[in-house]
Amino acid sequence: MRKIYSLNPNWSFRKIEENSGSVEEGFMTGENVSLPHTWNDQLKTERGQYVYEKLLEVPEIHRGEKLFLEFQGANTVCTVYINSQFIGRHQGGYSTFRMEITSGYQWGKENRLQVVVDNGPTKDVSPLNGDFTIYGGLYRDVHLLCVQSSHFDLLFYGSQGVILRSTAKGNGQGFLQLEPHVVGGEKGTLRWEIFDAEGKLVKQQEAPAKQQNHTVTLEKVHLWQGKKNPYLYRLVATLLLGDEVCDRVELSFGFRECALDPAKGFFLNGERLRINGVAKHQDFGMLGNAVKEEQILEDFALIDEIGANGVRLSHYQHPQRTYDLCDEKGYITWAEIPMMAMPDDRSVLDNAGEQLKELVYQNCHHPSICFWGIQNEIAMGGESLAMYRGVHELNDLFHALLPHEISVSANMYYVKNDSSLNFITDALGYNLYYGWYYGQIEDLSGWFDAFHGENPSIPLGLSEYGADCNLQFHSETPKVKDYSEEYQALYHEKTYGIVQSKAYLWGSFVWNMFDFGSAVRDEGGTKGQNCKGLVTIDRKVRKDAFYYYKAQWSAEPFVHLCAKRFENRSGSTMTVKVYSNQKKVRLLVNGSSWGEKEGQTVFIFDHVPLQPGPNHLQVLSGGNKRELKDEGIFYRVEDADPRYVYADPHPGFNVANWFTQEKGELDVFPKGCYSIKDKIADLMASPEAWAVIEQRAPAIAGRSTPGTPVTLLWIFDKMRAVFTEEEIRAINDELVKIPKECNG
Ligand code: GCB
Repeated sequence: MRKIYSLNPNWSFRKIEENSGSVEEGFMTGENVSLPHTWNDQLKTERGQYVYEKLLEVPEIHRGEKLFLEFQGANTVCTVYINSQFIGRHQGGYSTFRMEITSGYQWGKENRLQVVVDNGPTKDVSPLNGDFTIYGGLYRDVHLLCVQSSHFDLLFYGSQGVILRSTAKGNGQGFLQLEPHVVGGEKGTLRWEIFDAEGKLVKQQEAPAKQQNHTVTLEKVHLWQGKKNPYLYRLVATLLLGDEVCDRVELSFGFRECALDPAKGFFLNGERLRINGVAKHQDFGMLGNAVKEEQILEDFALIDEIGANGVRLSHYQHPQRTYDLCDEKGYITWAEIPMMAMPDDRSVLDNAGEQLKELVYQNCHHPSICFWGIQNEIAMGGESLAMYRGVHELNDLFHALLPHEISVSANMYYVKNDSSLNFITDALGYNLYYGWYYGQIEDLSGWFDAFHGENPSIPLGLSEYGADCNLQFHSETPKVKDYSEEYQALYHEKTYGIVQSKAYLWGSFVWNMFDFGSAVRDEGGTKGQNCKGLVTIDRKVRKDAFYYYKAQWSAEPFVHLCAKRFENRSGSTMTVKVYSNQKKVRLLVNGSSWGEKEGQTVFIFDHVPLQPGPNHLQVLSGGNKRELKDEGIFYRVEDADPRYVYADPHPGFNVANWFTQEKGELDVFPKGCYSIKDKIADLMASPEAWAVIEQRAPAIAGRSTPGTPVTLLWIFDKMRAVFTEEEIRAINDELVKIPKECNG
């Protein structure tokens, strides 16, 4: 039987300086750390090569067995050496992988284990870019596995060596397709045991281990029904040689059927279910990506509280515990590979294919994963035939692995309605930021209807939408890019209102449930974070917008008084906003009843008078027995408090304001000359200007199509992980030398 040991404690960790000679030098001279570990905690942004080292001691009882190391995640490229012998390299920062060390391990001697981890940018390991920190490190658990020579294959794409696909048939039958990968057990037998949620054995079956595919049918199964009833079964797979048990693995799974109707949305087991989702990254506060189970549980407690029924686990493979929780709690889940850019390069596609296989083989038993993401916003910077081919290739690969499951793409807003990118995967999502990056919030409605009108056969969802909020900023008249808590809340009220009115959408995902690390951002007064979360990065504060969704989705009775952090008010009256899932809400001002409102979700009390100094506002709902209450103190002050206002150093130039910090705007972008503020379409129209892009930013030039309506700056802003500030400045410096007239 296999034995698993944690290797988390006691590693020596150090940076490998460039040109520092061989990795072996300086063995175990680093800092003592335990796993999970990242060098990008505390929002640190370094990218480079580091080594984790330890003396490996395998208990003597395992002499003669096969030895493997299991890494549940190492970002991004990981190379393993034992006693200076190269064992293997893994390219991809988010999946589980294992390496066999049997031949390198020297029994009875000292064994030096060195694990080199590199999170530096690469040309072919996705993600090539992205608006999230590439936290380096051995940031998930590491194990030593000792197994007999007959065992379930530990090297098959990091899976458990048993691939389980389940289907629910309309007649109540459950059907399991089992694909065992067995090493050295050709003469053995496989025993399949299925246990129900109460732990009762409901089916047992045996078959020769050399048989490649096995089917198990259960006559009357309980369905996995999302949050309504996330019913799970458990498979125990045992490899036997005669009577001897050689190896055993367990997988929990469920039976469910997903379907999409472009006119009606998503169906789970034949029942329509509108997905009210939130997206999340895996990082947590100052820990970066080195999270433990307690942080994952804390995240899910907040997702439970808000009442969502779907989760987009963006933009890469998340820890197993996360998918397990989605199964257990019944979240309709979107899993995805980190495919954020697809240059015409075979090695990028090959690596993405490997990452897709790992995602699928490691996770296809999870009933919660109803959507499998193939790409996110790869069209940033334009589209190309090679890109279409690449997405087709990944989509075909996915369907070869999971013929009956749903693949999905997330496109960005300027992908045209008739673009080939919309016709490849089974489902489509658009990331739409009307009222934040562009346009008015209200434009979203027309966009949906136009797209659906033109493409009535495409199942459409809203894969992202959101607005940044810095809790320091407040406004009674919130506006786009003021980063106020009030604008974020208003944005979500209006946007979600539109989303709800479109019956054909299969679902929507708020971007993002939590603020997250984004090394390249410096925006709205916050450095290194994307602040579109409904909850702060440390999970300590639920922003007002959190309660808007809670009022929409959760059955747990509550009232929430909005704008409590907006304490100082300069007017003689204020507008009071309350979010609640109750029908009636009362307001008390300084102890006296001020009024009652009947309604749904959002309750507004206008012209509430404020006396000079502190004012105690209470909002209440329900009777004496179960009174719900929230309260806040608001101070009437003489002058508006300037601390509430985000002082944009370059109004109208928001996100990329770092670019003009030392010089004036006109020095950086002189009138009449090209600059990075020009649209791709206009730059392409000038051979001279475009030559600069082709030479200095081939990643963008290679993927741009004439007519691309966004500015180069906008693309740089989105690709900040790929281009350094210096590179962008250099490109701009070249462009401004080209007068616009020179085009004739
Ligand atoms: C997107 C990306 C996501 C970003 C988000 C944003 O469309 O898919 O990774 O974080 O926009 O906040 O700009």
